[in-house]
Amino acid sequence: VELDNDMRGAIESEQFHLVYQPIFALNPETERLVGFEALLRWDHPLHGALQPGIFIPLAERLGHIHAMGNWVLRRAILQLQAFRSAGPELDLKMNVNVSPLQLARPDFLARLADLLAQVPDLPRHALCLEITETSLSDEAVSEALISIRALGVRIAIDDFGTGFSSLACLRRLPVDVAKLDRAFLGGGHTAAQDHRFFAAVTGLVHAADLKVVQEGIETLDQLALVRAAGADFAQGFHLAAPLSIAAALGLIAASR
Ligand code: G
Ligand code: G
Ligand code: MN
Ligand code: NA
Repeated sequence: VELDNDMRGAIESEQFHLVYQPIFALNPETERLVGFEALLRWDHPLHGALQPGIFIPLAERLGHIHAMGNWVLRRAILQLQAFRSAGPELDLKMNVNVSPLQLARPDFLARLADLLAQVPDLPRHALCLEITETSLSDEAVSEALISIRALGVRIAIDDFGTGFSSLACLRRLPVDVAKLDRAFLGGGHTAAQDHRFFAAVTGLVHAADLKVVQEGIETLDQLALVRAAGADFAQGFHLAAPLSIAAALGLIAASR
């Protein structure tokens, strides 16, 4: 494929950048900024802005995901340092998506430890790796999670509720956060049905000692629903879209 050759040089020629989608704590009354999810963008010289849904699967198939993933981790960790300095009292966090292929590689842990050693002042709990639920059945992945967590880095299950054996995973695996997939917010239910469902799922996740993030919140009604159900954190276009560094710094300043 044409994108294959393009991808090789894309990191060196700085065609990738990250955008940062805010995550908010759901207090009874208002939302409080707690951190960001780093999301990868590729500014392709011919095709323009490419979304990760298109090029991540390709990068995984072609083996570029490791170099790309290392670049993302490094950038996100450095940006986390900068965001935290811009609002030290906010104790901001950074979520980084990682492919199961990255985790399954034996040298991933050493890489991560190396990166963290370069930022000794950064509290390890401020970094959270997001792993999709479907990858958790992989033995190599679940073993990697134990070592990653031993470093103090937190783990979130991304797209929670869309895979298999999620209840077993919830109790067995060393994870800290469940990010409820936005598919849950799909319509067709009464307000009472929605409330029962979200309260039950949130209660279940809490019973396993995990925090709940609802992603994909697009309306005020959805925000009210997940808040009433007891979710801890929320993310989505209704609250904030993925932001440039400058816009994220603006939000940090306004949140102090
Ligand atoms: O940003 P967007 O909503 O288009 O992301 C689409 C998908 O790509 C999401 O599932 C997201 O988790 C994934 N994604 C975004 N950035 C990264 C990244 O840096 N690494 C990996 N592995 N996946 C990413
Ligand atoms: O699978 P993951 O959660 O990593 O996906 C993140 C992707 O979801 C990003 O590409 C981001 O642009 C997108 N996203 C973020 N908020 C919303 C939202 O409120 N609605 C929709 N449809 N997509 C969102
Ligand atoms: Mn994610
Ligand atoms: Na998701």
